[in-house]
Amino acid sequence: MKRVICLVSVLAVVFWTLPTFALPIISHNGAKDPTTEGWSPVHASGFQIVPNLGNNVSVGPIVGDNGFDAWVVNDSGTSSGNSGGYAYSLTSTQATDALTHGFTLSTRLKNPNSNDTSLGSILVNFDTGTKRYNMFFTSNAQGDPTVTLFDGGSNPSFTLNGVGPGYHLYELVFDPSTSTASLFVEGIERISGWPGRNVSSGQGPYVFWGSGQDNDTGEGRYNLVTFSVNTAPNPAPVPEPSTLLLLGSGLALVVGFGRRWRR
Ligand SMILES: [Ca+2]
Ligand SMILES: [Ca+2]
Repeated sequence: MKRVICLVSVLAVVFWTLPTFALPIISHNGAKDPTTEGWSPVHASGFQIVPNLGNNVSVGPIVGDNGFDAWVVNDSGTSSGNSGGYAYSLTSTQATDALTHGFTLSTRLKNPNSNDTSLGSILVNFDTGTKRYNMFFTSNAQGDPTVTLFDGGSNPSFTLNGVGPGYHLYELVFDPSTSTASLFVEGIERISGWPGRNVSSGQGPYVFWGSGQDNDTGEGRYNLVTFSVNTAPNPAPVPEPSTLLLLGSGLALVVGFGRRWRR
């Protein structure tokens, strides 16, 4: 019986502290070709996502880079159409859910070049058609990565000082109760209350990663890209004590049966 009480207490703690569950909508993982994961190759011209990978953009797998597998997007062109990456079109319901219940846009990447200080090029974004939530990646002379939340205004940023080039996890978490996003780097909140950027791209909602600038160059090694939408209102509903009691008695029954079975 002690074991049952212990199990029920553990379950109760898990249920009471369970955060809102984030359902992945689309992901890129490791050295997999993104076109086999549901992404479409695109380039960005005049802030319009246009089919087919752009000119002077090379892509491909990389394995065992600092212990990570990745898909490289290397943009070496500065003319019109010289940008490229991968996009996934969202349904209007998915976009509405993202803004109503919350979303998380995550990436783990390496920006291998030192002194790529020009803002632009390597980026990940979620565009609703009227709002854009994006992370731009640059690096200083030592290769330390900087992530910038580009909004055409204050452009808040965070630099991982003293680490040099390497893979790091960047997460943009949208809170529908404040309609702002927070930036987490390696799990630590670094920027909060960011409102995103007003845009009028005039196209359907999408998620994009790669190189988004015709007139800028850069290389991104993408180990991970994930866009998740929360399934429940924020904050997560807490189960009624009666639900826990029911769960507890159900569990007790199961354990009881299990014991009888063993005899
Ligand atoms: Ca370019
Ligand atoms: Ca650049």
